[in-house]
Amino acid sequence: MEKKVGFPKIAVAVFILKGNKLLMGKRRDCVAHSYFSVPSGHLEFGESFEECAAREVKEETGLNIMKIEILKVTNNLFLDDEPNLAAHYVVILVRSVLADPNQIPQNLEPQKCDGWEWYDWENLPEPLITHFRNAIKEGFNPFQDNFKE
Ligand code: IPR
Ligand code: MG
Repeated sequence: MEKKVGFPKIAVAVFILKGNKLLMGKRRDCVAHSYFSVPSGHLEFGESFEECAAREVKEETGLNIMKIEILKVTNNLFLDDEPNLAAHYVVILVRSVLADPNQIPQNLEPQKCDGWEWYDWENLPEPLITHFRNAIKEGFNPFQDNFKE
């Protein structure tokens, strides 16, 4: 494994809830290539987690979201997802809902994602990106009303 020096990066992962479904896509040409993830992205200078969540979702899917809530802070080495590179990310897991439930997701960054689909919580696609997989092992469930640490 290539040793990578430097500091961990910070990202926000946005669980958009629609009924019992989550919006997810298969990643490409980026960290965790070919793994399934919710819309996510790097925190920019001066941003709140909620601002980052709304911006990333808009940039990647065109969707407007609301009721953004921070659910969990995760600390991840992407060793399985990046066998040749030690990517280290602190990922903030947030949930939200669509501002207008009739909105249709668009794949606005096709170089980074194969496309967005709604997936049942009971039937998630695989493989899941590291921070999501690990969070589930710890009991993470964005649909639980009382899920907050
Ligand atoms: P960008 O900012 O390009 O959307 O980042 P990303 O989709 O690669 O997400 C950040 C890291 C992941 C691993 C949560
Ligand atoms: Mg992204």
